[in-house]
Amino acid sequence: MKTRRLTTAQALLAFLKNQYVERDGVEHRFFAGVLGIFGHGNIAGIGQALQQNLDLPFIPVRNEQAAVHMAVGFAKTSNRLRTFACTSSIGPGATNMVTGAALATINRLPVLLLPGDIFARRNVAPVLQQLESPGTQDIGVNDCFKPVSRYWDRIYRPEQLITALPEVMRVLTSPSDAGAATLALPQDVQAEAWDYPEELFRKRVWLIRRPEPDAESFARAVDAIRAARRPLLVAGGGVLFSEASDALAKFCAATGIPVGETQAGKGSLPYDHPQSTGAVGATGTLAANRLARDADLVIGVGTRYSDFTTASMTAFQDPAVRFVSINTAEFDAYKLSSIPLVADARAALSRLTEALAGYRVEEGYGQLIRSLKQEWETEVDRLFHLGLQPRPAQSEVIGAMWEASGPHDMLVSAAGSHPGDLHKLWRTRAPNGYHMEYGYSCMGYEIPGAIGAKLADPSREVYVFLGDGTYLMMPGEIVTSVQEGVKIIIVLVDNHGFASIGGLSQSLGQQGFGTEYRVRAPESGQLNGEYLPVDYEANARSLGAQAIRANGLAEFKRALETAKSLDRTTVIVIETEREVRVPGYESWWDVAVAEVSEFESVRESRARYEQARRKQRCHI
Ligand SMILES: Cc1ncc(C[n+]2csc(CCOP(=O)(O)OP(=O)(O)O)c2C)c(N)n1
Ligand SMILES: [Mg+2]
Repeated sequence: MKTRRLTTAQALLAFLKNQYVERDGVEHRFFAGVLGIFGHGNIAGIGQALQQNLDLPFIPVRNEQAAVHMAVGFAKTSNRLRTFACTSSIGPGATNMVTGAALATINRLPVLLLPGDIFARRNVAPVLQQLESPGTQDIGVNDCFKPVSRYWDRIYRPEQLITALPEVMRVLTSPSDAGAATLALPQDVQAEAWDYPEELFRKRVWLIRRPEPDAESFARAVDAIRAARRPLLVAGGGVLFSEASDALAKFCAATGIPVGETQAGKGSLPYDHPQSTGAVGATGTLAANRLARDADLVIGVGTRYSDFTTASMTAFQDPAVRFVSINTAEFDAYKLSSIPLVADARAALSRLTEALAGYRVEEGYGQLIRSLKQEWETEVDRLFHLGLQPRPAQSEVIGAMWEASGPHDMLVSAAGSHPGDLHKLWRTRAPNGYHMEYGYSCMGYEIPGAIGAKLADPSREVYVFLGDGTYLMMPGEIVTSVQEGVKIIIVLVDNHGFASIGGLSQSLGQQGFGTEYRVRAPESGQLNGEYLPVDYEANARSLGAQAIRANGLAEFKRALETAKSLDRTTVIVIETEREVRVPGYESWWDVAVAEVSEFESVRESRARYEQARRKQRCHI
């Protein structure tokens, strides 16, 4: 057998460089590079190997969590056909990636995590940053990755790579099981040499399957759709991952079935497609939510039916409502007692369009869809142009951003009041034009996620929409965007703290306690002094970005034009009217209210809550 003598780290990189995926006859190199930060736990192993493998580029970041977000942003924009590996030292560098791992796994996005680990040899334990346990020597902080990884392994011997790496690739390229794959790499093993079989480094092309639905389930689904009078299709992230937008548009045009989109699925149809009724669920449009309420059949495509999509199980009120679910993951396809089509979205939708030839929703239903859609567009126009002075509402900032952006551009966001407002208001024109991380809704995802998205598709202008709270959590990757010459436009809404959780707090009868950015007042000892004097513009500039403060909407529009003309990352800071919010549209979200309280306002909120819960259904 022909062998190559390499360290574990060198062998790992040699393998990664030769992994490709193929879908629809097109091949992609799977790993675009390695993101991370060096420390004593990886510099001599992975660090050394990267230095002699410059064709697998290394991108240093500011925070390991951000590295994973960047890989996720890249993988999501690439429809899971490409990703990055992330390297860290041992201890804090490794555990910084745990949040990113959870985010990736929840969103079903492939990332490879390579946390350094303590000496396998053990004779020098405890090493710097080692967690010791009196009960076993076989535990460490990297065990924290187990519940948040789809595949987890620790490489105690160099030859274990041979059996671990194919499992890693199976998970990362799986349409149903993609998520974080974690290989914990003890620092001594990383540097240890072994005679690896040459065969390990041959080019491998992993086929991304498009599974077809089974005949019997398919026939039942067709019957259910043909019998439906008020069907609604719920488009989830799986539609985009599968690149099924065209198939979906044809299905809807042929059948007249309207579409509501989840956060991950938004942009599955262009907003002006006649059957697109926009966002559905807790942050849904009036149009989609009314259709959901009365639907007798819901066709879920590539959705996990999260609580936001089902409005905490209150969205679908027809007592006889049934579900058909198309999903590559059997787990999701069976949810809500669905007729399960365990299949690729594009394959299943194309087959359904053929099998449903001649079927079309009744004209009355078609008219209802048209009028609801028109009413909704009027509502968006109203919210885009409220004319508030001197500070605009957030909806007007969104409107101005939408008007400034082009049809091919991309919007990135994740947490705060932004996802809810954008889900309702953003008029997505092209697949992946709307990049929302709402599986984990992780504050701090936005900037690194956007850098990853831009790396995946440099042809798009990438707009990041985030709050002051989330900005403060992870502004440091602006430095990485400067380092890599990756330009993004960051719109920072300054509303002195958490408008979202502040609003939620008020609705729970808690008066916004602990959600505003104010100094502790000496008289009261409480956080009710002046607003915190944070200069976001100076902060962004200090990190290397161009920074503009926009006073009012007119200045904001000019700032957007300036940002577009520049070739480096630009942060636009705009203060908004915190208390003018985009309303909800006949929907609800379950956040349990205290059952007993000293506050009358909480008791009132609890009474409303108990009333609202009566609408919850279990769809068994
Ligand atoms: C890492 C993380 N911590 C906490 C939360 C809970 N959370 C959701 S939104 C939010 C406030 C976000 O504030 P900001 O970015 O200013 O947006 P705004 O609410 O003002 O729109 C918090 C704390 C979260 N989603 N992620
Ligand atoms: Mg805020």
